[in-house]
Amino acid sequence: MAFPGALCAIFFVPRRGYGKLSPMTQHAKPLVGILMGSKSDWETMEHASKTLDELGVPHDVRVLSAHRTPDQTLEYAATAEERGLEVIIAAAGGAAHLAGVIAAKTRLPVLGVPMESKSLKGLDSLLSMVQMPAGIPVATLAIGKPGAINAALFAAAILANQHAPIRQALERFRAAQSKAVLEQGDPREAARKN
Ligand code: RP5
Repeated sequence: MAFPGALCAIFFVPRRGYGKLSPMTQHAKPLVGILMGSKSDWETMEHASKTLDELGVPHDVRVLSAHRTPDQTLEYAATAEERGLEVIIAAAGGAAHLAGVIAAKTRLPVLGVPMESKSLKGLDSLLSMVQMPAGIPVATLAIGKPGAINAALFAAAILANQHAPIRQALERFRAAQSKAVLEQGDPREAARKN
């Protein structure tokens, strides 16, 4: 099934350039699919997309809901592997069943990101997602933005086993992160300057 172009965006260009993008890579098929239950989740999930951009990981982004678009959601999951996806990131809030439904229809690893809901601050999303009964796993990350970023890093770590450029990008990201922390020095110095 072809997905409507208006709903399907593919992001390639890294902001900070931990990943090296050759012209071939830029036209590569998406390896990661980012799904979210509502457009309202994008404010959080754009951090996953940006992190994948930084690592040079081709990915697509879709809004699909387990309860509002059940048929298209199942179709997406059932065809994910043949379309070349290797990891799926699924974000949802409230009674967050999207990741579990996706995982039920594909053998690909599914990483779940619980959205911070208004009424219960994401605890509802977290518990709905993380408490999968044995047999169909969803690797659930933290609520909100930290979970979105870590889902992208986790996806890259999975891909790094088979994709050397992504492994190198991840290593550069880790090294830069460590360097930035070590350069911070004594926090009292910064406080004195302000
Ligand atoms: C879930 O319901 C979505 O993942 C979203 O987090 C939540 C609220 O969706 P909207 O009512 O904002 O569309 O399906």
